[in-house]
Amino acid sequence: MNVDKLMLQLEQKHPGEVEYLQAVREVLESIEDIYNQNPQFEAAAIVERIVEPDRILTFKVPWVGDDGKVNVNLGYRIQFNNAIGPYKGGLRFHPSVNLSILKFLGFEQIFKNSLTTLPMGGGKGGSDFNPKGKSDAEVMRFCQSFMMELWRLIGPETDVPAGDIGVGGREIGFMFGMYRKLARENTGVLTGKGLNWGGSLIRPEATGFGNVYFAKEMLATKGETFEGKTVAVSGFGNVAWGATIKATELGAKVVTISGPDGYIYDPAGISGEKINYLLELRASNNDVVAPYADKFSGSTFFAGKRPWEQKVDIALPCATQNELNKEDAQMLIKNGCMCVSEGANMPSTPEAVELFLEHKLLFGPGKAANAGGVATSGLEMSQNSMKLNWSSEEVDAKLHGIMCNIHEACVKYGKDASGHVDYVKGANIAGFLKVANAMLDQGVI
Ligand code: NDP
Ligand code: 2IT
Repeated sequence: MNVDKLMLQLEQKHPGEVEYLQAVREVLESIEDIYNQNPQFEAAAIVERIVEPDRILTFKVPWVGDDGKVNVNLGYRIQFNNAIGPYKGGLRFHPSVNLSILKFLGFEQIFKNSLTTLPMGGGKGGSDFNPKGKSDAEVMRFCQSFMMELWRLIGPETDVPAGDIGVGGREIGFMFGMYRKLARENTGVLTGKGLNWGGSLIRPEATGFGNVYFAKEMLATKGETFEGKTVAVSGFGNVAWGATIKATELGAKVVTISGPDGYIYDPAGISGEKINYLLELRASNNDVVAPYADKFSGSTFFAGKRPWEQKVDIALPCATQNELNKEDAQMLIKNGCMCVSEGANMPSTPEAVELFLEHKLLFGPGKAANAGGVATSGLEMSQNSMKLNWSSEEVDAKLHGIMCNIHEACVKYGKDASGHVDYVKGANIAGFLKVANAMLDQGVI
């Protein structure tokens, strides 16, 4: 494989798909050596096959607003690779959603799911629907219309969607209800379900908890812990919430959260009732964090800025892709940040990642560090299949074990002669090998 040549071909085939091409390049650069050392991969054109989704499904989603007007959004499901298990991955509802973003997310999901050690293939989907300012009834009508089309494409052994940006418990509920009606079955076809109807304890917290568990393992390699550390979190959604809870529980002080409007700096630490307030902000459908500063004295709102300008020991980007650029990385490094663990998918730009690696920070890439969410989705699927529920202690212990295993896999493939661990390389190689070998075993299909 020649990465530049392959990327050139892909750029010609998929012009303008910036996020997708960015994600593919990162994986190919990491696996290039191991790929070329194993000619059986080249002979089976594994890379050419793995970079293209098995299929992409697009459909229109018409729905009626509270004002009686008819709206039309686009819906997508990308079934990327099911060599090691049913397609599995979230649904994102955000106005920025397009094919490139969903292809990047679906591609990342293949390797992330492989790292979890559970039998799950990679998929992703969503819509350019904007939940901002919509009533519950509008969100319900949208979700129902979305599922009217999606239900034919998914199934508990075929493709199991879950949440992502803009899709939480409420949306999963509305979609599950419609699926159940159309398919005339009650199965574990979606994950992130409510506790009374097949959901798993700890799934809401899992991505954030898992991210902190992964960072804890990285810190331990340097004899460090979360105790007494200052942490910058970005985002204020599901992942940011879980990460803030766990980092605080481990003795750290989380001093920032952020939204599309700017960020909050709270030097006293975001703990206790302030963490619960994140849930209120998220449920308000208003897309802003500014009200936090009015509610909690001593905190400041910085409009249009990102949290990376604050001096912290640990950074947990938990909002969205490419939200931490080269200048942000320089600022974090200058201020002595030792660890960056990605709760979001691909939040750091390639230039930022390069700086983190160059300065030998403990850098956990999203596909390893945020795999706790989908891993716990996998545990939800197991519980649904067995028709029983595990306690939160059981699920949390399994999640913790999985994050430690992922860390070990990254160390196995990412450690260099000097003992330094490149977690990007480690995660990409470990995630790739399992899927590639499964594809080899199963022939050209
Ligand atoms: P939520 O919808 O709960 O929260 C997303 C957060 O990011 C919100 O604060 C959101 O604000 C903000 N955000 C979204 N788009 C932008 C943007 N363009 N600019 C600035 N801020 C933005 O989503 P999650 O917490 O579930 O997801 C956060 C990240 O974590 C995503 O990258 C997702 O792919 C990733 N992830 C999620 C998992 C899960 O289980 N939920 C698992 C693994 C990764 P708003 O929505 O109001 O715009
Ligand atoms: O990016 C992700 O891993 C998720 N949004 C979670 C996917 C899932 O199937 O739980």
